[in-house]
Amino acid sequence: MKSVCVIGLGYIGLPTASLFANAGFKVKGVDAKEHVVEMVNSGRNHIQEVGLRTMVEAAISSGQLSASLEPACSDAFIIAVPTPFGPNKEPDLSHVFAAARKIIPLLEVGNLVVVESTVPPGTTEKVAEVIAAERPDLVADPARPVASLQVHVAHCPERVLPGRILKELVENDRVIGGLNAESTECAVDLYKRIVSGTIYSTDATTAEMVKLSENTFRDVNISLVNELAIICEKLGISVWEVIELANKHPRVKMLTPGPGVGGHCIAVDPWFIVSEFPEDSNLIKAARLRNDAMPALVVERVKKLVAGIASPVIACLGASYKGNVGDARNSPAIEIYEKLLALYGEKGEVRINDMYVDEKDLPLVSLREVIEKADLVLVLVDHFEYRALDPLEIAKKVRRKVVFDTRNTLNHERWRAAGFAVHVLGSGVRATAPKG
Ligand code: SAJ
Repeated sequence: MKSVCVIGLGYIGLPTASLFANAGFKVKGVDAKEHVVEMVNSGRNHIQEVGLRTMVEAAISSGQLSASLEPACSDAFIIAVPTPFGPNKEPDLSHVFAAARKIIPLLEVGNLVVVESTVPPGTTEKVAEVIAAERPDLVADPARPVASLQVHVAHCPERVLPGRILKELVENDRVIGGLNAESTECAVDLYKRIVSGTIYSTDATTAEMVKLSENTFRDVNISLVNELAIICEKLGISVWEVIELANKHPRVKMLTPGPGVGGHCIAVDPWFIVSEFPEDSNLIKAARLRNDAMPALVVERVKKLVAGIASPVIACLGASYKGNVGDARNSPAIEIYEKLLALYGEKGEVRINDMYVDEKDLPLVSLREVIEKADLVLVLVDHFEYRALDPLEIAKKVRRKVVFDTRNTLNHERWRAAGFAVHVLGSGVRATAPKG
């Protein structure tokens, strides 16, 4: 295989396209957004990700990568488009099937079609069904259209962590599941060219469920610690100390509570299982609802902390969905900010800062502005920069020395020493700081 066409130049598609281009493939990157195509063609990336700029520049300047609004004939086609959910949390696969329909007219015998987007079980097979229905010339036996399709079709889910995408795209193990053994083998041969981790072969539906199970595992485990955080607050103890000590058990590795689960993966993917198997997924659904309820819980705590202040000024630190990334999709920090704005925007002031996020619709202000005369410093994201804040300096600027740390990220002893009343999510009134 010498050429690859990547549909969707987002967080996964653009790094993947650049990697294949820099590995010697002729790559056509396709995106529906004109400004994305223009930016990529001029060697710039529209996504903030460590190392991506250099990679895109190299791929464009070598002539191996070019972007376009329309796909082109290639040996392999990779579908890496978003799969959000609809109003009732049902998967919205319109982008996947729109991408498939765009490439179907271009397919030739022996081509490979890979679905990288996270999809509900059975979707890769449905993509093959659409290809077989629209291109009978690629079907060897009309009685078994999908089984006799002369195009390889496989699912190869991405597993990378934003902030470490380029490293993890290369080094992480991958799971590849084809519609049949030949499809799997063909996709493995392609990915071997860019992946140094182990590639495990399976069937398409198993690969789809592996991906969904990984993110559901994380979501369920986060919901567990979020639930424990609520219980520990009521007990008047610190969930952080409970977790730290429980994790001394050789077979316990609890995750970290927080103001909610955001991003485009963990907050979305478990619904793909729930929507297909509503009666068999009570635990997965309960976990999702628990995590989705965390922003409202934070707002309730904030209401208590500013009760009695006529015009409260709230300084929200962080807008992204997690620390040290600029991605604000489904961010619990933004949900909290918006809820607070609805409550205090008129009679008080709610400000938000984030040095990583670049969102036109969000009135982000500088660190200096955000804390100016604030009545409450509300830490929503664990960026390095917030951890490094000097509480003595902050103390000089705020109106009231009160901080609410929803990520347990600050050095509480230093903040207390600077005169702050320190409140921590998951810590009740009798709470002590985690012991070292
Ligand atoms: N979070 C917590 N507590 C934790 C860990 C995370 O509250 O202990 C929150 C984060 O703050 C964030 C959300 O959960 O809001 C998700 O963050 P994350 O770092 O757990 O995961 P993502 O969404 O950035 O990336 C995940 C990864 N999946 C797993 O770790 C199983 C990544 O490997 C996947 O490739 C990615 O989803 C994806 O694209 O599916």
